[in-house]
Formats: sequence, C-alpha cells, structure tokens
Amino acid sequence: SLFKSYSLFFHSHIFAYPALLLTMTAGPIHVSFPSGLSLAQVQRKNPLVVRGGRYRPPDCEARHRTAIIIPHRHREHHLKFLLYYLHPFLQRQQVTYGIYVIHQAGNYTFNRAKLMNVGFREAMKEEDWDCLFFHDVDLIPEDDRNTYTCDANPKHAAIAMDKFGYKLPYKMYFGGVSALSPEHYLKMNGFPNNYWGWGGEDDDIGIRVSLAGMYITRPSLKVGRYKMIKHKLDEGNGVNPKRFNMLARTRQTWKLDGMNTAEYEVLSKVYLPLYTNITVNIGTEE
Ligand code: UD2
Ligand code: MN
Repeated sequence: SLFKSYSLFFHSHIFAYPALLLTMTAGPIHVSFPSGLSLAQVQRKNPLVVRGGRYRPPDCEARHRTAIIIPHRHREHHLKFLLYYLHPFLQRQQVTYGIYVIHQAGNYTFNRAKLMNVGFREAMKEEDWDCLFFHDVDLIPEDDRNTYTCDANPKHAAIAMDKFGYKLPYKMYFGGVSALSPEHYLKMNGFPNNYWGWGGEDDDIGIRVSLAGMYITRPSLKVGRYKMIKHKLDEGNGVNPKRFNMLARTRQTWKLDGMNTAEYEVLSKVYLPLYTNITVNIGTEE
C-alpha cells in the first residue's frame, strides 16, 4: 500500500480452542496470540506435517497443491503465530501444501517483492505447485472459507483486515496475501525487483495483473478477513520515497524487470520441521 495506518483493534480478548480448530472446518476463526507459545508446541499439534513444512491429506488425493511463500527478516515472533494458525487451517482445507520462508540475508534495505520472485523460482524447482500464496508473515486468516487455492485469475485474499477496519482500503489494493498460479505469475513477469523499502510494490504488482491482461478476483469481505499482528515499521525497511515515481512507470518497466531479471544467491536451504527456510542474498539497490 502507499500510506501507513495503524490498528486500533489488535487486542483480542477471545481465546482460541486449539483442539476444536484441529477437528472441524467452521466459518470464523477466533484469533488470539497466546504468550509462551513455542515452535515445539506447534510441531506437536501438527504430527502429520513432515520435514520442510510439507503436508498431504492422508485419506484422499488433494485437488490442489499450494505453496505458501513468506518474505522474512527478524520477525520470528510473528512467524511462530502464523505457523500456529496456518498449519491446522490448511489441513482443514485438505490441500497438499508446503511452507517456504524466504529470509533476506544481511542488513541492507528489505525488498519484499524480490523475495517473492526468489520464493517462486525456488519453490517451483522442488515441486509442481499449482498455486502460490504470497503471504505477509504477520497476517492471520480469520475464516476457514478463505480457501488457499487459486482462481482463474490472480486472487487477492487479504481483502478485509483489522488494520483497515475490515474494509478494502482502495479498489486496486493487492497487498498482504495474494494467490497466483505459475501461469499467472509468469504472464505478468512476476514481481518487481527494484522496490527497496516499504511501500508501493504491492500496487505495482496489482498494476502488472491488469497490464498482463488479467484481473483481480477476491473473496467476500466476510471470508477474506485477516488479523495483522501489531507492529511498527521495521528497521531496515524505511518508507521508499521513490514509490510514486516508480508506480507511474510500471507500464514501461514490467516487461524489463521481474522474474526474467531476478538475480540472487541462495546461501542456505534448510528443511525445518514446520517450514523450509531459504536464506538468500538479493544484493543491493543499483
Ligand atoms: C503493507 C502490506 C504489505 C506490503 C507493505 C509495503 C498490508 C497488510 N500489507 O504491510 O503486503 O505491501 O505494506 O511494503 O497492508 N518483512 C519482514 N521483515 C522486515 C520487513 C518486512 O519480514 O524487516 C516482511 C513481513 O512478511 C511483513 C511484510 O514484509 O509482513 C510487509 O512489511 P510490513 O508488515 O512492515 O508492512 P505493512 O504491515 O505496512
Ligand atoms: Mn505488516
């Protein structure tokens, strides 16, 4: 998005009932952030998740294979809560899935969109995923009917967030959580590599969708609900002052910069119990 806003709604007094969450697909999910939660606990609650954060339904052949791509740096606390909610959520939906955390190495300015390009290429190398969910680390889905599968067009899933009063902030908004098939992704030349710092990249991605001749689909406001874990702007992710000028030129740049020009160096790939961690050197701004 282009402007920052802050949530008034981050204190939840509703408690989640994990046993219930594991066994039934309901509508709304009550999201809270229990203190003292550990990754070991999340692991124990998800015995069917295997190495690298992979899962396939034990009793059926899933109709969908979804990779979750999470751009990340210094948000371990958020990642823990996301994994706590996302694993049971995806299992209730009976999709085959894998979770990839794309960790930007070093202290240089953060680049969310370029990390997504890394995630796309590295995930597709491993498996023939038919859908990719590009997912902020701090957004927790609040409704089971928000299916983590792809549509005929790119889907914007995080349509109603607590931080925007559970309304779509503006029509072209494409931030937070979006879902594209590999075909969609390649058709729009992936995401831009040159948005360093906070802001604008999600709008660039939204514009790419329409420039590539596709449109944005969305779930209903009731279903596409998310809670954002309250946070401040990170160190190393200052607001990008160039975002307005860059956005005005997406039409000229989208074919020249994107998946076809993404250069990076994978420093490590680790198959952890709850996710695959890819640490990557994405370089610096030119
Ligand atoms: C909004 C959008 C987000 C993105 C961003 C502008 C929402 C809910 N999301 O998020 O999709 O367009 O604006 O860039 O409106 N991250 C780290 N470490 C960092 C910095 C960022 O892991 O040091 C990752 C993390 O996954 C985070 C995401 O990047 O969720 C977006 O950054 P943010 O949460 O600071 O920005 P926010 O909430 O304004
Ligand atoms: Mn955020």
